[in-house]
Amino acid sequence: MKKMKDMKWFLDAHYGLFIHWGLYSLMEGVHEGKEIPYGAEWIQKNAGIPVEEYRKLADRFNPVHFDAADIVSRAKKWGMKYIVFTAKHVDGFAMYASKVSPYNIMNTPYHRDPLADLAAECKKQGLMLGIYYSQNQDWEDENGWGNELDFKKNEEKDFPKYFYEKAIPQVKELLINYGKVGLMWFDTPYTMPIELCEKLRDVVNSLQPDCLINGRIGYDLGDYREMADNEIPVLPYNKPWETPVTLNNTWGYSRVDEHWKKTDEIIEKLVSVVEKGGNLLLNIGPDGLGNVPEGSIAVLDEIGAWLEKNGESIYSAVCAPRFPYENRWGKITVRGNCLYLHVFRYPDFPYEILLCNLQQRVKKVTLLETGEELTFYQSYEIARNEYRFRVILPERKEGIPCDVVVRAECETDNLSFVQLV
Ligand code: H79
Repeated sequence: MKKMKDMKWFLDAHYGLFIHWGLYSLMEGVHEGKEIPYGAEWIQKNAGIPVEEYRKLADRFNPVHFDAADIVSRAKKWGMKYIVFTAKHVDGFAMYASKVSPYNIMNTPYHRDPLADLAAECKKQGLMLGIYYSQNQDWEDENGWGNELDFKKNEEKDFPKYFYEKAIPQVKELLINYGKVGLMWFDTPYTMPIELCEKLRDVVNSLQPDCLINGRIGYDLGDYREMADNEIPVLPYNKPWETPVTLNNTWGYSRVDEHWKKTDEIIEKLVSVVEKGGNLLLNIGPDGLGNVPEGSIAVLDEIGAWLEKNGESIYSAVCAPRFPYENRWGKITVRGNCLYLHVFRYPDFPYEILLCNLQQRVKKVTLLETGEELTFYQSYEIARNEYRFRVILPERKEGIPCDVVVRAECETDNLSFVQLV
């Protein structure tokens, strides 16, 4: 019988750190003086660089500033509950000590295993470790999917040879050599046949039965759904899910992409994801020396400070029931018998926010950050079967956060709304 995996940590977490880091980080999104679009981590393909040229990056990969302890402690301070590290991206280069392929970080001047360092720090500091592994694409292996510049057309490759001689043995290394792995993050399965995807799933489950598998293993074989990159669903999705999101327009480091998303934009995305029951996996792309870009640190520090005061509205929240109306002031998250009203657009005088059709009686309303009690009113109009719940906020002050959270404690935890029929 299929063992039920323990998903609680994932469902409670709601916020994780994605780390895209590899040989491509040295290229900084630029080839022969030109900015290459569509992700700095795809530069080998998007700039048409032959593998024999690209692999020379390994000769000068020496990220002496990479500090696993610092990244893990920052991730904690930023409010994240898990990290996902790119052990092998589409370029095929292993960012860990692999015995399966010499194309790995031990054969660089750095000669050190950053995954081992991250795994040790996660264990020490109490973060869950996740590992990204590109199971289908591998642009260094002649039979891996994707490299038609140096090798045969994809359809003419001996894909099972790559799969059984590189992908499976490397996934085994990852699950045997790094202690507890919370999740395996696969990507771009494209046309992989279902039998091989099932084989991959079975290997993961046999080595680490509680290790979650993301949806991009393909064919719904994962333990949760992976939404499209940077996309947030419109409707609540009441099964486990996650959306990976970039802080600028690339996953791997780019020196030319300074289009940092703003703190309030990311907090609103986080709330929008949590409202619908999902997790936000937010990305950083350290540079070729291992430094985390200042632009990401600035935003992540601010989100972390907001979460320190307002995390109760995020962690362990459940998928909220469908609200019958748009709420012009913001969004709502739900946990136990509490509703958290996230006020992104502060109302004008008399500073009132309205929520229609909530059926439960509210016991107490406070500002989450300060605990200050707020005045509220509930009414029911029998002829129209319509409930109204109004909260009077304090006068708007200068310097309030982008998301002021109002905590409404209800009498019961089976929160529901009268739907429009
Ligand atoms: O790891 C990160 C990305 O590298 C990876 N998923 C996240 C988590 C990813 N998968 N697909 N893509 C990135 C981008 C795909 C871009 C494409 Fe294209 C657009 C492929 C086809 C159209 C770029 C432009 C490559 C070919 C044309």
